[in-house]
Amino acid sequence: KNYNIGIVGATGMVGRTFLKILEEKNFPIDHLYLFASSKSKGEKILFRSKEYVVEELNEDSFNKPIDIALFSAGGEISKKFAPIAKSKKIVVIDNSSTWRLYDDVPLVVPEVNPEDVLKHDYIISNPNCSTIQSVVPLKPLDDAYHIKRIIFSTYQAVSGSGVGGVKDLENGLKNIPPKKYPYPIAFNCLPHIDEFTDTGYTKEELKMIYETRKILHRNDLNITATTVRVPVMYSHSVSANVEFDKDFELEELVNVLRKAKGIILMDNPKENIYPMPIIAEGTDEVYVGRIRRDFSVKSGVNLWIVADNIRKGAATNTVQIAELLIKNQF
Ligand code: 2RA
Repeated sequence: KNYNIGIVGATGMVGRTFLKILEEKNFPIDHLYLFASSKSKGEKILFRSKEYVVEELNEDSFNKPIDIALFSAGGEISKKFAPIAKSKKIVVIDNSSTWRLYDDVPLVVPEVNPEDVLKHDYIISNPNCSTIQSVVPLKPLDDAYHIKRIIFSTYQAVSGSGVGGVKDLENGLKNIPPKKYPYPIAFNCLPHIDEFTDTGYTKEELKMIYETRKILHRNDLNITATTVRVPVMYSHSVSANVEFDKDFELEELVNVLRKAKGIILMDNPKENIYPMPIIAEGTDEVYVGRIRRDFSVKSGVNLWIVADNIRKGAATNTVQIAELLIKNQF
């Protein structure tokens, strides 16, 4: 069976990567419908050597015979148009944070909680990029040793902010003042991703806390997070300090990760072997290294986790959810 796929935000960085991943995975597509804002209307995009014309997104866009709509066009567009698509019985896989914490909206990382995809009521949310790459190694460790507490520190690429972030880094290297960020990101770090809330935490930090609990089905998990923008183009890096209720042998813990789906272990410090953004960029795996016991607690470990934030962190995870949908006949 082939499917009709809609892409909302087709000309954005993630939107274009949806198309690339759909081609790479040879996703069974009959018709493709590309939607974007008025400024991209009429743009031509090649897919499987066929030319598609970008249409302006409007209320009638979902009167077309679309089976699954992939959204990456910001929270406001998702808020307005996902319910319209849902009303037409189109399954939406949304990359914005809008619907992620709604009880009737599955928040899915296929390697971690694939079974949740079947609980959808026509809206499924793709988690935040830094959350996706973190829960891939944390799930097998939670199953083995029951996580008690997690401390996240992230080092996030500017592509997480879209074209604006990339431009600010490129221009910053030429001493041109930033437009997207409040300060230069070149030769700098910004402890400020998304907006600050009155709790002193940014929305990005709260996403990591609440989304991790939902995906792992562990609402009791003690988690804190500090998310930082760094002068890297592609790939987010996450330092995770994880404390367990059960004891572990380090070699056994490493083997748990070695066997886990979607993970590439890169961990041999004596040979300078560890994950880095330049390694993860352009791939779909989650790279884990610097695995070492945290001697400051009874049962704890430190991990260094790197993944391409536009692929596994957004577009690939979204298409993997779509593959789960068609495998389970929705
Ligand atoms: C960021 N994770 O990196 C957020 C949204 N992509 O800006």
